[in-house]
Amino acid sequence: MRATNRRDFLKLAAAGTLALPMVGSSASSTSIDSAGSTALTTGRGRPLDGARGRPNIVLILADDLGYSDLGCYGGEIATPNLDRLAQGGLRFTQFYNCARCCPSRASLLTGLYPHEVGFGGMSGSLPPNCATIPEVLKTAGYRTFMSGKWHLGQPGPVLRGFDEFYGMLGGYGSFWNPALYTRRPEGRVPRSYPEGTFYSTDAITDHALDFITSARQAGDKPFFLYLAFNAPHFPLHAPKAEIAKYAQTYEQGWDKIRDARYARQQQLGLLAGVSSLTPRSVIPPNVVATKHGWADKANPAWDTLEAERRADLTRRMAAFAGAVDRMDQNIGRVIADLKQHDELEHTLIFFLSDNGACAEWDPFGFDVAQNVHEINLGTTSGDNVLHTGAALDEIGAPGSYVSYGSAWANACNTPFRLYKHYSHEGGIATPLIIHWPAGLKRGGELERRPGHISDVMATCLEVGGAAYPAGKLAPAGRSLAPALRSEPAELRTIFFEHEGNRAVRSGKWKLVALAHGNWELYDMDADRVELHDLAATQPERVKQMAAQWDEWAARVHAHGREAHAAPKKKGRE
Ligand SMILES: [Ca+2]
Repeated sequence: MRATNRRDFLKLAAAGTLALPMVGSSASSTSIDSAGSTALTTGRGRPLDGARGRPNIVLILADDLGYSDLGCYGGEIATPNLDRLAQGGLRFTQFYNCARCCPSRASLLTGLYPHEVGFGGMSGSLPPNCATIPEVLKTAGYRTFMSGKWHLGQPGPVLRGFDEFYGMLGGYGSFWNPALYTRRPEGRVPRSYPEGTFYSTDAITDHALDFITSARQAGDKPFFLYLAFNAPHFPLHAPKAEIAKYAQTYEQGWDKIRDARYARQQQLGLLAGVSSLTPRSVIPPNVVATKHGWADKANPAWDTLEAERRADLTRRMAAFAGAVDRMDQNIGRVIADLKQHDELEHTLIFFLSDNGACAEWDPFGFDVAQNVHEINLGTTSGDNVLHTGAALDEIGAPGSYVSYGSAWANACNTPFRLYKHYSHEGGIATPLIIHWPAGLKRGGELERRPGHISDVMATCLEVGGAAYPAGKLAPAGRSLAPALRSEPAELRTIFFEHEGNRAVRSGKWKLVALAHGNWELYDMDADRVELHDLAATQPERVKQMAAQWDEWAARVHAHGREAHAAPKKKGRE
């Protein structure tokens, strides 16, 4: 990969002149192998990876990362390693997840809608009638590793296809406490860390590199690595050195950060059909926002806040940025390791986020609950604490436990409105970077076709030369390989539902609603930021798309659909 600094990359990308030479053979076509499954091969009919026949696959998932947090998506956080992957790969501009941790992870690993595999909500168990990516890739000769956050209940990662696992089986927790991170299968011994040196993002990477090393030592099989960081989910924990980098960055506040991210996104060409930044997003009602008087109100202007509040919120956002920065550094370690062993060219890397930035639960964010009576919404979140003076330096450290709230989440989701939980673009739009020098015909380009997190399974099946097992539910996603080959996009329809928030995207049209809200209709080619609701002017289209959604919801048992049976009010945020 050519060394180009980020500023040059952004300039080149903005000018539309970024075109990197591809390494090795890049002429790809589709063929059917003897097992009857579809595999990518070179134009001369040889497997893409001559040595092993199949690429290694590294699937990197971030947790609660917003659409605009990476440098290559307009952010100011230093993410040079991911930016370089984008520089040599593809960035999707309209890729979608399922708006929340468990549903997205279930869909990602199975290629099905989350409701089909028991994860419409935040608990469940992957049923026997679905297959996971590691299960299908194993049948094609892959070693399968996972390091990071599972959050898919029982049976755990080993019984669902992973040879080796290290990480967090649950949903979230301290980045500083090694006791929350376990090694599987039973009997395997995790690395040990001297007192005070454990940080989960580093440890997750350490174990991932150990797994890759073991695959290398074992010899001839390619590997699949699911690298599921729990960064930058709350609690916002990051090493002091990373937080210090951003201690002044966010003093300017979320309004200026949103403006700057939007301007860079326009320069990068990410925002086709977007002519204005959304106003500061509204906070939909929840127990905490309602208690504090924020429900249905917009996030406040930064300049209206007291100095002490601004200082507290500046440090919360610096901790978030520090967690992202450190994650990028660790991704850099994996890239360097692959490069050092001459494997980067033959490794297909995906990077994406499981949902939009997290607004929980109001503009000031929360601190950890101090007792059971204080726990909000079934989580560990308690009342906000205003940190001042020396206590500011403890934000992000082992003794702290904070979120950054809805206004910073709004900035991280620039240019969209709403957040994690919701089916509007702020909840479901994710960066997707695909990097694969040996198999990707395109470099440094934007890919504008809509795609869905369930597509990763179909893509892995195709490039891994694996056959989907008979008797299991047919995957909903589509292979992204046509995008890698610059083939035209087909019209498709993608559905969403979580907690009654719901949407259907069909071609350029999106029908979307909040739980208990009425349908809103947007032309995404002209209005990606969902500001001009066309529902009143196109009732027939609304009716037809709503019927499509109802049919899908009935088929997959989207339980939240009852939540909108009797709309109470106009559903605009
Ligand atoms: Ca998440």
